[in-house]
Amino acid sequence: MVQSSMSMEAGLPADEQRLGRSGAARPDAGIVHLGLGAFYRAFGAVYVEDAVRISGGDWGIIGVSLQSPGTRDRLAPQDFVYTVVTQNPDGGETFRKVEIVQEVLVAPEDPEAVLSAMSDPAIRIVTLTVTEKGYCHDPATGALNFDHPDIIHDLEAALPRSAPGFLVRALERRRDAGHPPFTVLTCDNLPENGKLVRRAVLDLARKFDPALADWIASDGRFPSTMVDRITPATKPEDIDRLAQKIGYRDEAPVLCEPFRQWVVEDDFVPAYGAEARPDLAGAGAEMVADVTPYENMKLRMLNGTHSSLAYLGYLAGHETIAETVGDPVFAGYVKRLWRDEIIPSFTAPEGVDLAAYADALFERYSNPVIRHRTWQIAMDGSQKLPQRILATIADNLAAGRECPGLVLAVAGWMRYVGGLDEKGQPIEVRDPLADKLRALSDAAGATEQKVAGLLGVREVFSARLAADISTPVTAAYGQLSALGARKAIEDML
Ligand code: CS2
Repeated sequence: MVQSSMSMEAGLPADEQRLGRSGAARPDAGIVHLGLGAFYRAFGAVYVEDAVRISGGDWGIIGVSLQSPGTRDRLAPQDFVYTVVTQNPDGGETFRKVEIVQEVLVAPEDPEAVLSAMSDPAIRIVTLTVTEKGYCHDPATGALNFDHPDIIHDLEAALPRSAPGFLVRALERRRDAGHPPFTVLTCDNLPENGKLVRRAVLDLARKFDPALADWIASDGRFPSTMVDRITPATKPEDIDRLAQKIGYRDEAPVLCEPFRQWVVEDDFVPAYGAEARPDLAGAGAEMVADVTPYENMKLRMLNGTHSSLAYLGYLAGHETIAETVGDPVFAGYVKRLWRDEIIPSFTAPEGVDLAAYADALFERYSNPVIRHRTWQIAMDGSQKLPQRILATIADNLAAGRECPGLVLAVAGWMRYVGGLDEKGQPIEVRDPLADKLRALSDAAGATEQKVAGLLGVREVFSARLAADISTPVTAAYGQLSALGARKAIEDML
């Protein structure tokens, strides 16, 4: 079904022009994507569309929302076409219409439709951006959490709710029908993300049917990836502003920085041969044998400092990352984190100059047009801290190095989840463990007990790390309470 072009409909004001398809040939679907948020639409979808433009192939994307119908409701009236708005630091913007998404399904409304799409042998890849918590794993150990309500549900019900549940049930149908498995390509910011999702899938599959787990383990593939593009949530005022600027109204645009990087382990289901994946390399992705060094670099240097700046910046009253690093105290802080605490903690990918990578990150953070809220990045800290900050601390301690900056970030997270900012105003803490964290913080009176209570959360801190960092984190928490985040950083520097 090819619609006429999006050209101006004569006589309508700019913001009533309809956005639609250009009339270019529409590829059949080859990918199902779970978790169709702004990030994947600004990132994976763009690479896949470029790959199809360059080398062809039926790699249309069927998007799936695992929770709410919002994205589908905004995209369906515009035939799933949307605009990617790239925001340059000088204020210039470029617009690109993306047409690779063919359809969006909403899992809670119709889980059967999702399973049947995933079971179609034309689908050769299932990509995921379901965020850290979407894997239903224990962040501290990586194992599937069988106490997770969605996993409990999926063990009993025929139609799943969780991402691991959909993967396993769809793979089961494919095996039963004699089709090869799809490649599971995760695009979430987790260490060894391919191994992590593989483990979740195999743990769950084994509960249903050990032979299914064996088949997935031998024939399935779960390449790890490193994904990178800063993509803040789109705000209603962006939609109105863009309608005036670009001459048509898009209810679902995504805004992002110019930079993007995708490093992918080149390990796709062999049964599909040359048809196993789109030409991602042609589209600019780096295809490598081992992603781990790139993941370490990105998770520790970018996401680790993002989270550190988010908690401490929020406490200090900064709304966005650009505003935070525009404050010289925070600029000094983040540079010191990179130089003294993060770069020494891991081995660089071959040929990459980490000091230059840090300089480039600083430039990206400083982009004033990208309004990436500290509050947005602060979300789900219990799921993010282990791989972003705690692993770096543990590696430093093992090598006999102290890391006061990262310890301060951990204390910042503790203050943040306590639910009150430095002016005593409530913080809207979004985290799957928010209630538990708040209760632990509230129950304790003195700093020592608050910190001890939070360090006792085993989903986040291993017993060993908790013991190792207890003294410095308690001191840092005390500094934050007494001085506030900005002054505490100044003192530390
Ligand atoms: C951010 C990431 O929200 C967050 O936690 O740290 O989304 C970050 O912007 C991306 O990983 C950049 O690639």
